[in-house]
Amino acid sequence: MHWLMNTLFYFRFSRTTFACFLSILLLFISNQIKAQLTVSAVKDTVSTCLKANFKIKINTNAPTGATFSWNGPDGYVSNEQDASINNLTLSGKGVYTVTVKSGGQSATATSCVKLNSISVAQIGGFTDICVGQNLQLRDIEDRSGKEQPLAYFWSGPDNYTSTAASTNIPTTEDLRQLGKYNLTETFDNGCMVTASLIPTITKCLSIGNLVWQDMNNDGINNNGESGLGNVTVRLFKAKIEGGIPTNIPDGAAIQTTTTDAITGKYTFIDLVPNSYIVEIDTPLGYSSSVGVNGSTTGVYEPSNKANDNINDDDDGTMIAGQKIRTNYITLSNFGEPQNDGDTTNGTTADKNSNLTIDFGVYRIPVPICSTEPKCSPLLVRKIN
Ligand SMILES: [Ca+2]
Ligand SMILES: [Ca+2]
Ligand SMILES: [Ca+2]
Ligand SMILES: [Ca+2]
Repeated sequence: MHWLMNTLFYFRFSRTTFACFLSILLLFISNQIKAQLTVSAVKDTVSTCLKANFKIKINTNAPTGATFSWNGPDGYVSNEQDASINNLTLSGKGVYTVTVKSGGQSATATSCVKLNSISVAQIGGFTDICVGQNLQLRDIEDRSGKEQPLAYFWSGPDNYTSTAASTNIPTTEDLRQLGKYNLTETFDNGCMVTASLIPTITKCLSIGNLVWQDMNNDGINNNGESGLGNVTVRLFKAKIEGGIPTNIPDGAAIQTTTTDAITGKYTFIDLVPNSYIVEIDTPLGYSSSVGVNGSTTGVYEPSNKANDNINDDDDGTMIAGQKIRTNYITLSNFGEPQNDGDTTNGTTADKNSNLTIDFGVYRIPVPICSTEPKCSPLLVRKIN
């Protein structure tokens, strides 16, 4: 009986031991064949710039259910698989670390975020222009050998937007293009740089400049012939018909002035490319130069010389209402005469000023009373 008890005990002990041994063995084998948990950053170094939005992506064999824990500079934490970083600040650069945990295993990886030195944008080009010219702004920063922008975005006055590298905006007399222009350039990794500028847009053109006493009525301002002051001068736009300027004013005067009391000179400024007509009130006792003394007509009456850029000759023709008026004069930016005595900044001839619109007037001869009593009705009555 004793031998039977021993045999049963041995059998039970041996079965339990074997099961335990087997489970340990299986666990050991299982652990040995389970893959090691791995993780690595796709890029060891992310090179980007301030304000960038980007992700630090990882490669990992972690199975579903694994947990991710990111830590980084400036208190950055995240539990996403890939770290999302938005609007990167200066203190956000540095080492970002992820810890992956799964099935009792743990693995870590790091990625370093560095700031690119993408240079700022700088708006230049034609930043000081005349009305009638196109506003052409661009980034003038020297990017030779450097990273180039992938995209441009411009915004500005009058609801202007563009995605071209430079602007090309026609300017108009109402100056609605005046204001601040903003440029945003986008680089790789979402890096952005911005710049802004307020261009100068000027009505550059002017017209003038003399009403003089043409003593010999030859239509030319000779030496010794002085200016006539306090003469009213008006400026009109010329009526355009079929795209061609006419000698008819288009509406009321757009500017009015008087000639200088001493010099007899006048000027109209702030003009844009267009065709204009100038008119004066005929000074009392005078008439428009003719060109031939003693005649009522000549090469200067009527005069068609206003648009010829010749200085100090008569450009006016008598019209009804005791007025003297020019034919149309067409002004263009940087297209005006440089030998008309005007200057820019006191040094060079001004291509935007036309001072050749002059009016010669001669004093109407007063009948000289000699021995003929008929020269004055009053005198005749007196004699009678
Ligand atoms: Ca003269
Ligand atoms: Ca000039
Ligand atoms: Ca002149
Ligand atoms: Ca002239």
